Amino acid sequence: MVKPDGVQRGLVGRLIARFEDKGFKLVAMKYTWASECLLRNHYAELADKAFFANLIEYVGSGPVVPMVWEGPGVVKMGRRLIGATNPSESAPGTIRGDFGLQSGRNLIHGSDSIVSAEREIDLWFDADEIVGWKSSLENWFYED
Ligand code: IDP
Ligand code: MG
Repeated sequence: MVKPDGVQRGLVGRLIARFEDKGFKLVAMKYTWASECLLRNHYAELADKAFFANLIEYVGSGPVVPMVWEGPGVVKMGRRLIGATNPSESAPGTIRGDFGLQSGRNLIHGSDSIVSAEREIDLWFDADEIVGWKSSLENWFYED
């Protein structure tokens, strides 16, 4: 999900391109301004952190672009494309490493496991908003 700083900075297209370029397939996307309730639920496991209030304010400060991407190893590779939580520690070449400076403005969210991906997809999307399709280039991205 592109966070509000990514939207405000006009980086939506460039951040999506990182996932497209890698060979992942977009199956759902929306443009929305998340409610505080949704964000508190989304980040529930961080509720006891000192930065929690700032985090909810940050991600609720403007529109976001939640997406669902498919492909081999997408959760693990998605996290590698995104980079470490703190952009000052993210490797150059990663999204946060290339575009960010601080944890509280780190541009993009990525699910950290298949279980959390399923939970988050359920939170952000209705079942009929997930659009399955077969890319005609699939054989040129995947060997099986
Ligand atoms: P992640 O986004 O890399 O999975 P999490 O630990 O799940 O990182 O934290 C969720 C979000 O909370 C981060 O992306 C970042 O925006 C914010 N955050 C995490 N740690 C800090 C911190 O130490 N200071 C400020 N914000 C933080
Ligand atoms: Mg996380």
